Amino acid sequence: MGEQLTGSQILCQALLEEGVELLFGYPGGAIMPFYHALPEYPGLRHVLVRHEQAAAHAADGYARASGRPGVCVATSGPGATNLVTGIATAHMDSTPLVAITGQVPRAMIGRDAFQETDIIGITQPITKHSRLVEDVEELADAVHEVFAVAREGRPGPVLLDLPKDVQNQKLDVARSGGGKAAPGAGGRREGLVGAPTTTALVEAARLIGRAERPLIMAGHGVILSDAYVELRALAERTGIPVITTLLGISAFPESHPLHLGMPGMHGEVHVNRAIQEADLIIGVGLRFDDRVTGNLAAFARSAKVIHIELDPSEVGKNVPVAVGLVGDARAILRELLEAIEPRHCDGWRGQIASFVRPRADSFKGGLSPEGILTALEEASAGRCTVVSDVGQHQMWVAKLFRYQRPNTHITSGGLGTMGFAVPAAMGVVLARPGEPVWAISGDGGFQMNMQEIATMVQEGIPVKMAIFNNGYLGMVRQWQQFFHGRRYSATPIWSPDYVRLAEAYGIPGWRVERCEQVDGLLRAALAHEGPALVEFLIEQEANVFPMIPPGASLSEPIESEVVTA
Ligand SMILES: Cc1ncc(C[n+]2csc(CCOP(=O)(O)OP(=O)(O)O)c2C)c(N)n1
Repeated sequence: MGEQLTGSQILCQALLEEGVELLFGYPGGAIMPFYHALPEYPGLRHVLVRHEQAAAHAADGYARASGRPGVCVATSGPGATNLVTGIATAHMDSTPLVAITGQVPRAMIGRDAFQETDIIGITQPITKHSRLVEDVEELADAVHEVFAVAREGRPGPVLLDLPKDVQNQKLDVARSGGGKAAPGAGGRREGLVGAPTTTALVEAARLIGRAERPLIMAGHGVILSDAYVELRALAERTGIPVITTLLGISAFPESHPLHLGMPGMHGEVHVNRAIQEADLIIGVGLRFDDRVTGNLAAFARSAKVIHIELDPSEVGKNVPVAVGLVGDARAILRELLEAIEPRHCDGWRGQIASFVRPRADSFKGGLSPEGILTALEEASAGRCTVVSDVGQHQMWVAKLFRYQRPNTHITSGGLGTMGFAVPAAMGVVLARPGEPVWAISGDGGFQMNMQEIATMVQEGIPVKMAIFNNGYLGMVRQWQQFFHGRRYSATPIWSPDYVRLAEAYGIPGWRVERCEQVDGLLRAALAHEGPALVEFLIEQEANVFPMIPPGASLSEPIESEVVTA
């Protein structure tokens, strides 16, 4: 007879076999056997968060920054339901995330036991796969299966639900199924497949050769498939300008003469106009979501679309496609590069240059987000990763910071989850030790997960936090100003004294009220070894321009201050 291991020990071993080094979690009754086993496995570092939502976002941030699945752990019932927003965030943005939840013992399932909740049922629509482990014999295989699903093809979240008695069940390890990691454990690219037909590639190359007004739209898939080099080669060989979507930002260097900017609801006027006038759009690793297209019926009516995308269900879902190339973006771009002839687009680029409008964000001379972000870029010497929250500041961070290095902009795009930045930045720091990581939040979103400063202090995670404090839930206030006759219902928001809050947590905090303070205090925050906080009192009613009103087409931007009745 071989060695007897508990389900919890088998789980820890299987996690190590998957290359896991880091878990974010919070204990409780139904997951206690796992926490009992954990100290026996020093290769698994556990970060105790202050709210399970933060565990999911931190694991998400870690996964986005490292390309490896992020792991979060919670107890049954309220612990598990607190993960839900983080799982949904990862699902919308294709992040490989493994959520492990305790469950009540098998004999109690279905009896409304204390802290019982059907987390499999709750998370089914927001995971790629969720699995209740019904016997310890299945456990090791189940772990390897969910990691493989999270990582393979289009990445996404998975959930493993473990009844407490299964965690305690003993098994002779000789019979534990071997616990072999899936091929490619830990890596970003494994499992990405792609084999578009030659006919489709030839047709795509023909369209690229003939187009007069072509554009490349690069999305998150370029980052997920490490296709920076190939994307740049395609742009440079053809002279085709490159648009980067919110999640595609940092897939192409912003100093490059072919970089145009961000499309969509808060995209630049010249970018949206170029889309509306284009005769060919090459979409790479994106899903043409409604914040990018505006009114679909009026989107890029003169353009044929070549759609390069790993997930076949995305091709033709929102936008009719002339050629769909299904597979890994990098592999397809490589094949396409062999099929196309060099060309240039000088005339078209000149035309787009004539569409450019002066920046119209409504900063009236106070502390402007533009000034802050320029100083932040200079103080960090372009080496940092920026994690933004959701709202006006998110759009400024997307548009005003100039990203040069791959995958240095991280944000919740699809779900638009306020409270994401602070915990996600913890995961990014742990994936990129030694690199400055800024969490930039509004005063609303910061207050949603600011309890995580305690986690940073206890675990020594040096996140640099910037709060753009305008005293409002700014983006909602902007909509109220434009579309609800300036009725600021439930958008003025009080904040605590953030400097004293920082002090209470034992970290340095500064308030910046004047432009001349910006640079020095940013540098002070960077020079400090641990977590640090800088609050910027920005203009209260600054707006993000341009803006396509919800439901309108990309040709109908609001370009400057207007107040509707
Ligand atoms: C969890 C969550 N609740 C509500 C919203 C809706 N929402 C989107 S932006 C926004 C305002 C954000 O305010 P703040 O964090 O202060 O940032 P600002 O827009 O002022 O930069 C709100 C409430 C959301 N996106 N996420």
